[in-house]
Parts: sequence; structure tokens; C-alpha cells
Amino acid sequence: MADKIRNLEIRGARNVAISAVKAIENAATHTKAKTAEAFAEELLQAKEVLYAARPTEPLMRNAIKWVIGSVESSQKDEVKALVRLISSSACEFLTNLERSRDRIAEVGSKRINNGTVVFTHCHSSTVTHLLTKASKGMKTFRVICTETRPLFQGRVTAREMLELGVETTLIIDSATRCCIKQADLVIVGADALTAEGNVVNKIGTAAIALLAQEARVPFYVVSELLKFDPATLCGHYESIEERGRFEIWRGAPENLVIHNPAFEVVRRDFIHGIICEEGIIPPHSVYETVVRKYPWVLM
Ligand code: RUB
Repeated sequence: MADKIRNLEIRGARNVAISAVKAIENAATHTKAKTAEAFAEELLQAKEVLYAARPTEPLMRNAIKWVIGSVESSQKDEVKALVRLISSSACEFLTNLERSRDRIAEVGSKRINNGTVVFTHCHSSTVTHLLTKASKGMKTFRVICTETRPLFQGRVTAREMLELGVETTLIIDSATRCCIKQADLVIVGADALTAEGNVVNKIGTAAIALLAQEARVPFYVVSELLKFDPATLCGHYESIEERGRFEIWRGAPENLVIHNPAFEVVRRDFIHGIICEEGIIPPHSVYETVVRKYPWVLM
């Protein structure tokens, strides 16, 4: 599973977290450990392997923390009982994640009316869930999506929108400035929420936020609050994944320096609101909202 995450066979923060939870559950179910200590050690190893698969994935880390935490805080010492605990906390986590996504779609789809033009970037399953909800609510709107170089995740969004019957326009990333004026709002996903209320998302998102501000188009981020990275509270920067040069140019001259960051930070000043399971909140109140709703994330 870690290989699939690393190779982007599984991508998008939510899908990565769901797969990691399933991988932990699978590892637990197939354990050969005879003692609770050996079982805990196996879980720790699985956690390390998954953490290393992609660095900018706090939802995955929080998910694993929740699932493994059930064993860490348990008094049980029979391995079978601990395996059952992993399965039930994994199931609980995935159910709650699904609920959060539905709530985000319910809240966010109200911002879409007949005739609205939505601008989006990359492929976020949370964004497309929201747009699906709006479309099934019989709203007729239009979507503009960027192709999202170098790996073209925007094509996935475009296909999904067409399958829904939504009029969709695909643009190259560098056409954003000339096209964003047509949009009524921008909605993008998130990979990480930081203590300062900044958002980390696919490379290109910060430029879109700047251009949205210039064109006076409201810029919204949809995100489960569990994408909050508690390490940012302690002064750490969210680490930004650097991907291989071959994604940009296979066969490039060897002495050419190629820089390929997968994500970037969008400063909170550019964000109108974070659409999360607690409603639409200003970016600077993300920390308080996480403390209230998910205190365990900070422990
Ligand atoms: C995907 C990306 C998405 C977020 C949110 O990047 O940046 O916007 O992960 O997705 P990559 P979701 O393709 O490199 O993983 O809403 O599905 O969590």
C-alpha cells in the first residue's frame, strides 16, 4: 500500500488516508505476533512505512494515530482482542470521515446556484463530492478546471464532471489569469491545514489564490479538519514533497536542474473560508475548531 501511495496509484489526501487505515487494519489482521508488545511493535513499523510514503499527508498521520491509539490506550493484552480493537477503530474513523465529507458537501453546495461558474484545480475527491451534490440537487452550473501539470490530475476532475453532465472547460495552468474572471468562485481541496490557518495544496494553488484576489473572485478551500497538522503548532513547517524530475521531463539533459515540488502553501489572507464539517469557518479559527472537535489530535 505504501508503494501505491508513493507511486501515486492512490492519490489525494483523503484516498491516501483511507488506504493507510485499511493497510494498518490488514497488517493487524494478518499479524503473527504472540504478545501485545510484539503486536504494538508491528503496528509501529507499519506506521513508519506509511508515514514515509508521502510527507505532506497529515490526514493520513492523524488517521493512523487514531487507529493505533486505540491499542496504545487499551488495557487488553490478548492479541486477538487488540486486532478487534484496530478493526473497530478503523471502521469508526472511516465512517466519521465519510460523514465529514457529506457535511462539507451539504454546506458547500449551497454556495452553488444555477448559472454559477466554479473554478477548481487538481483533483480533490472532496471538491468533486460537493459538486456532485450540487449537480444532483438539480443545479445547472459550469466548471473550469486546470489540467494541473505535471501529472494532469485536472483531467480526472474534468472526466468526473462530464460524467455528471456538468458543462466543463479544461485550461492549461498558465491560462488561469485570463480565465478566472469568468468564475464566480474558486473551490479547491487541501492536503494540510496549519496552526496559522494557512493551507497546503497542490502546486499552483497559491498562484490561483493570488489571481482570484486580483479578479475579486472568492476563494474557498474544502477540507476535513483532520487535515490539521499538529506539528505546525510546535514551529515545524509542513514539509513539502519534492517529486522526481522525470515527472516533468523524461530524458532531460543531465545537468539541468529540475525542481518539482508537489504542494505549496496558500496564505490565509487569500482564503475566504474553509468549508469543513463544522461549516464555513475563517482560516484563522481552524486551530480553535480542531481543539474543540478533535482534542486527541493535539495530544
Ligand atoms: C492532490 C491534491 C488534492 C488534495 C485534496 O494531490 O492536492 O487537492 O489532496 O484531495 P496529489 P482530497 O494528486 O498529488 O495527491 O479532497 O481528495 O483529500
